[in-house]
Amino acid sequence: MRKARRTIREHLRACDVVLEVLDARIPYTSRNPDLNALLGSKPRVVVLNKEDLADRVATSRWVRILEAGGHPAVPVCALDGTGIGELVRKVRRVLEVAGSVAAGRTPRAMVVGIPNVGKSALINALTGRRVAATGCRPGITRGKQWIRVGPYFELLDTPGILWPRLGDAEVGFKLAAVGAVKEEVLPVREAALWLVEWLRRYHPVSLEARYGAAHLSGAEMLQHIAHRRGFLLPGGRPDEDRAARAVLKDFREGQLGLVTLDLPDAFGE
Ligand SMILES: Nc1nc2c(ncn2[C@@H]2O[C@H](COP(=O)(O)OP(=O)(O)OP(=O)(O)O)[C@@H](O)[C@H]2O)c(=O)[nH]1
Ligand SMILES: [Mg+2]
Repeated sequence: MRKARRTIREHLRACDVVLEVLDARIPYTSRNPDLNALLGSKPRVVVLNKEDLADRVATSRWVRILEAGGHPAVPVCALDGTGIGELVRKVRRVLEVAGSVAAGRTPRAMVVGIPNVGKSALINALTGRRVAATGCRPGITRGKQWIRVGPYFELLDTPGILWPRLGDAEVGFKLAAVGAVKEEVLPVREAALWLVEWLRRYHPVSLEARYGAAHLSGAEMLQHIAHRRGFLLPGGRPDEDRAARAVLKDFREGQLGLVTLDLPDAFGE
């Protein structure tokens, strides 16, 4: 964490603007709590990535909340390019407003965000190329590389990886649900139970549509899914852990509808 912070600070010095990537399904929970201190007054544009998986109404309310907080925000789907043009326009505008780039110099930007929010996908979408490393190349030491984004600015080819917020159990479950925490370190069953209860409260229709039941409690739902899908342990007992993994996978792939887990109501709009 300390090393990550030092690397980001170093890269930041060379940048005129930062693209802060959040997961549109959890714009509050996916925000690194130390970023304000790290960035100071550096111009910033917030990217609400994976907008294709989030609730549309909640996303526009989040844009207003974030912009009221002082930073332009843009919903984006890095996979199909939705919002990329708007993002480039907003980056240019914050740079103009900041007026910190001398005439004739090309502004420089970098992407930051917690794991798995789509930083690499965003870099690829902005540059229109597959430049963001998806695998490691051992033995090759490379310096910083800047890639042009149209004629407007240059982007650092490696994003800054930020650590997620620590908090109560619910924070952990939300990060688990969207895949920001590795499955191995996850309490899979607890996360799935929490998600089922949450969906039962706010999106019962999606549960009904996907699993043919919305009234069941979390534990009953896992058994129901295990039976329906034939996830059985030797002896015929339902494999609830496998059902739990299936629920999380369904959610991440959008099979449980377009869902925002950080409700804008709870964050002051
Ligand atoms: N549905 C959807 N999936 C996305 C979007 N952007 C990225 N993904 C997927 O999310 C996963 C993570 O994307 P990456 O670009 O590798 O995320 P990252 O932030 O670079 O992740 P790390 O390098 O592990 O920190 C991949 O499976 C992407 O295909 C998006 O806008 N919509
Ligand atoms: Mg990456």
